[in-house]
Amino acid sequence: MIVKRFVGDSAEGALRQAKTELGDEAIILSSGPTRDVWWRFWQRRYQVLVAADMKERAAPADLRPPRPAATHGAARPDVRLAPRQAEAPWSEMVGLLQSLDRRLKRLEEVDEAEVALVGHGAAEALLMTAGVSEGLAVRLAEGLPREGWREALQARLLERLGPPQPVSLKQPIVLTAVGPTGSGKTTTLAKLAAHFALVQRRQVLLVTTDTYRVAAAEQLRTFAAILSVPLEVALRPQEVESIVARSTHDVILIDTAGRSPFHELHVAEIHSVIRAAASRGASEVLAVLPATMRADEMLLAARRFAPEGAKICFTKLDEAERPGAMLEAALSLGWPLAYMTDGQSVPEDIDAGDPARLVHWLLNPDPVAGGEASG
Ligand SMILES: Nc1nc2c(ncn2[C@@H]2O[C@H](COP(=O)(O)OP(=O)(O)O)[C@@H](O)[C@H]2O)c(=O)[nH]1
Ligand SMILES: [Mg+2]
Repeated sequence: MIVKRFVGDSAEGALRQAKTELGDEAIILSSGPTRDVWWRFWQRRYQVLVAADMKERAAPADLRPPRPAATHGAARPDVRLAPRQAEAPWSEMVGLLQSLDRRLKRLEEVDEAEVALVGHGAAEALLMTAGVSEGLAVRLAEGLPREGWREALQARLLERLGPPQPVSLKQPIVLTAVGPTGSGKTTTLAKLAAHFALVQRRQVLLVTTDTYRVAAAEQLRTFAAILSVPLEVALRPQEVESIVARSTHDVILIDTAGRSPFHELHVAEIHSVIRAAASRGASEVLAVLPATMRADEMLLAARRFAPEGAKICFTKLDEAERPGAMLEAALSLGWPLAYMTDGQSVPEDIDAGDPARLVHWLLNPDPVAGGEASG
């Protein structure tokens, strides 16, 4: 007895081959789509599994189907029973083969489930390669479609990250920059001061409360002098309140010292400055977080220094290898993205904090940090 699998581009094609080779006596055990390589699920072909109670019959040379390529229309003897088994009763043999085929079908179903995993599996892998933690990657990739998962992931991320939210200048505003030591607070405020004063033509006042390091106030003083923007130095948080109270400027930018997020007293001082800054009109807090930090470090610093709902400014995008930590921090905090900086040059290396840029970077990993914004 002979059992053969015939594969063709259509069920008819496969059957025609079976008849040609095994004749009309052959019994069809099963037929249906085949997937030789399950991951090429779009290349669907058809197979018939045929048994014949005879020796394999060579097709006449002129009827034998052409075999240009190894995989195209070639019949492959998959199961060839040993002569001893061929002596078993015909019906028993067919039953045996049919159960074998049912088992193979079940295996194919497992493959199908695996294919369904491809959409969110690939998204998970992409997110984790970018530095997003496994837990968040799994949640973000959940339920993404098999086809078009990249677009679906992009839409999901953009929806969760929200639109860019740079500081609004519709009314006089006090903006306080907080964050870890060396995160880029002073440099970022200098960039913003230049933008607000020179481009937006607003009356800008710079205030520094960073009097701990010898050169800290001098750094801002130098920027202020270059930009022709006034600078006030507040030695204590309480002085911020009086400076803000008597100021008539459109924008007051307050710089703070970078302190340890674990030092209770230092953290309390930053919060005193934030309260003092909020004593007059509209005020916002900018959590300045370097893209080179781990997500958990960013989260800790942001939550310790800034109040809930502060705006985020990611700095040093030019030094970061991948965007995952920023995506994770922004998504976990749920705070709006205000600015991004990608260089040391004042004033040019700053942009509105566009989540689309981070998502574009995620989907198009590139050694050039930050990539290009998608739109
Ligand atoms: N590469 C890069 N360096 C930056 C960026 N922003 C700030 N820096 C540098 O980071 C260092 C610390 O910046 P600084 O503003 O003094 O940080 P602060 O301690 O938070 O006030 C300085 O050398 C800055 O020039 C940035 O976007 N990219
Ligand atoms: Mg500083």
